[in-house]
Amino acid sequence: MSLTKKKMVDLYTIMLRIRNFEEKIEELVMTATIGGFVHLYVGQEAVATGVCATLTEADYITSTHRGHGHVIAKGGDVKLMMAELFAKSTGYCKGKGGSMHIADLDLGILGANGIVGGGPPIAVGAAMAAQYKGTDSVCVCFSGDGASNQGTTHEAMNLAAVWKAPVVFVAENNHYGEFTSQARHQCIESITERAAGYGIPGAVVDGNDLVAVYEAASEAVDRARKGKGPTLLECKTYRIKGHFVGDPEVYREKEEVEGWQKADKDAILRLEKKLIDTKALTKDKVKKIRESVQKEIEEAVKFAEESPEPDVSELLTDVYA
Ligand SMILES: Cc1ncc(C[n+]2csc(CCOP(=O)(O)OP(=O)(O)O)c2C)c(N)n1
Ligand SMILES: [Mg+2]
Repeated sequence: MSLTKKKMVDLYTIMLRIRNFEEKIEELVMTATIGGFVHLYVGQEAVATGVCATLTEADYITSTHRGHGHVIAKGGDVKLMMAELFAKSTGYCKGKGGSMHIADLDLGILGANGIVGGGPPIAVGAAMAAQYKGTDSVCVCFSGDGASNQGTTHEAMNLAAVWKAPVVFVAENNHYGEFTSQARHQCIESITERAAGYGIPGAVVDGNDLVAVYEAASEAVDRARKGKGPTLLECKTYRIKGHFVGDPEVYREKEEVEGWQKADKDAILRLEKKLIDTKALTKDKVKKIRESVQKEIEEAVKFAEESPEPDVSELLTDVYA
């Protein structure tokens, strides 16, 4: 399945929505307008966007602590997300969950997850439920290079392979697990090398190339949907911002980060150039899209600011632990 120019413009808009949402959140945290612990998805936009473009509303995703991009790409509402980050009652979790607990079950978003490696078992469970019920839904499990070393990830992948569960494991290799580079936390270059150990296909793709991600994900999702079982799809990308907002980033060189921000590396700049070169967009239209996405984010902030705080009487409702 190839992407039409119109679809590519739509996906470019989603990638900008993620970037602008994240940059606004960074500003809000740094000015202490909002609290909480936040991990930004800047630099990885093409992964969530390209993968989720292959899914329907009946498909599921599991996410991570760095989950805003996944939620936006699967169709999440930025107003409700912003309100959640402002801890307001109109937020996705009525203001009680924050950044790492956003879910929207109606959209198949099974939740962000503060537990590294917490997503894979949930994803396999969702995929098995779909298989059991006889629907053709697929579950995509987003997780990081660090999470690929967790026992839960290995167990989930093995079980998914054995039971041919309709799940796609998307390993977002952003080259760091917290403050430890991939080269220091595993002895393989590609996470996909582990696919052979589970007896499933593996593919490596440039995670900053929207079209490449989309094509590889289409194949993996199609395979899962046809009952042929899981795929491990590694998307090589880079985390432009610190591990969390406020990270002093003493473990990597500034030049390394700047290298990934260049026009031939940054996922948004690359797609923008492709769209202009192929005349899918003009520079003027790019400007308009950028302005309208920024306006959307400002409106989300206004919505959150004007929303009420949760009522004291609700202190213990929806709280399970
Ligand atoms: C079970 C568990 N162990 C440790 C942590 C602390 N922790 C939070 S994020 C993180 C690194 C995750 O790295 P990766 O999977 O590569 O995701 P990225 O942050 O790069 O998106 C760790 C160790 C945690 N949240 N959960
Ligand atoms: Mg990582």
